Amino acid sequence: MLTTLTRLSFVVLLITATLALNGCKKEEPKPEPPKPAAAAAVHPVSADEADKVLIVTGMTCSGCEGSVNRAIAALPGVEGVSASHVDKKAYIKLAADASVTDEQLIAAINAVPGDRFKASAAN
Ligand SMILES: [Cu+2]
Repeated sequence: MLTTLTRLSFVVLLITATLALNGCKKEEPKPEPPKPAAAAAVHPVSADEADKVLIVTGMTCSGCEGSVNRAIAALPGVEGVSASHVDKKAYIKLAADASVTDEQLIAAINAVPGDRFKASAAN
């Protein structure tokens, strides 16, 4: 039979483990003022709308998605981007005259500080 103390320890352990798994606090973006040009112009992109789909490993939460979205949105010709840590993909919509290459899109994601993400072409 479990003592109250043992049960309490178990609950604490469970909470700690849950926090550790869902952690990623340090990756949560600081509420920085959005970059007017990029943030205003770039909108979410569904899988169907995407001109480019990149495979992106290393994302574990919406904070990671934000980091990837910002890296892609900063590139010229990007009209929209939605990174998904669930799909492990980034859906990207490009302007008709966009000259940005797959290599540049991939490099931008791989260049996010902390060496957190690895991108590759999916289509
Ligand atoms: Cu994250």
